[in-house]
Amino acid sequence: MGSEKINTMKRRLVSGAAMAGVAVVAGLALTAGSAQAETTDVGVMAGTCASGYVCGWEDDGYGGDKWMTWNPSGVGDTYEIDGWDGDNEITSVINNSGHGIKFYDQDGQAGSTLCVGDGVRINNLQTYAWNDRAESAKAVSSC
Ligand SMILES: [Ca+2]
Ligand SMILES: [Ca+2]
Repeated sequence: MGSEKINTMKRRLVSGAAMAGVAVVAGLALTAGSAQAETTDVGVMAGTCASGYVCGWEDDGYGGDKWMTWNPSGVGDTYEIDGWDGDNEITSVINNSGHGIKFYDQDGQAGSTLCVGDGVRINNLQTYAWNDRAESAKAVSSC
């Protein structure tokens, strides 16, 4: 009887330890995920954009296909968003290029513009009435 009681207590202790272990692992997983989001420099993962690049995604929240990954060479450099994979589809952008980026709603840097400052992230271009509008872009010294 005595050993049975001890075994029950052991099971409770083991159960408690297992639960504590789960909590710690979850905490570590969250920490690792946050660190990864901050330090990833490949510019491929959804929601990330490497230093020196301008990135654009088809969905809000930097999701869906990443149609634009551009590393402008300097002020005045231009970029043509692909007519099939990108034109009139970009909904979120991150500008880590070191320049202002002027988006145009027509090919060849024509039409109406939206200038996105260096270091700016726009979760949903609809905020600026620019959802699914960008067709080309140009690096500028400032917005
Ligand atoms: Ca879109
Ligand atoms: Ca285009």
